Amino acid sequence: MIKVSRILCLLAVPGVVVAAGAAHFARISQAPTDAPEQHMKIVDVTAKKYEFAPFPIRVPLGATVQLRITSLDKTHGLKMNLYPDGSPAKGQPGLLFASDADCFKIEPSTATMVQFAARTPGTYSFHCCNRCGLGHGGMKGQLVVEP
Ligand SMILES: [Cu+2]
Repeated sequence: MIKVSRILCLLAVPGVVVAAGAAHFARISQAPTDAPEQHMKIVDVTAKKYEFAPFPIRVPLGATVQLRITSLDKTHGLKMNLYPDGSPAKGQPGLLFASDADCFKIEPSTATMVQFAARTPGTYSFHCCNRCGLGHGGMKGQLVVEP
């Protein structure tokens, strides 16, 4: 199980899969080390007029996070800030997404998978990016990356 989650984590970062895969196989041939293990954190999230739940979403620092988001009513969207609230929003983003999509569509009955690495602790705001009704502008959520 540890091995499977490690492979999933490695696959989560596009572009380094080959290098990481090689590193992985090099590593399993060695004795275990004390290096901290990355792990996959899966969180089920729901969207409905005009809120996201849970609020806030809490994930541990260093995790590869997969949000499985489903709408309970109509189509919504999710646009996440890449930098924690109150930070200068430059340099390396605190959240590293597997996809470069700007707005993830959240449909009823089909879960949308949103995956990223949580690299910097803090509170990240997100909002609905698919106009969904009168309260659309107030449809916001928070992700907390806990150290
Ligand atoms: Cu909406």
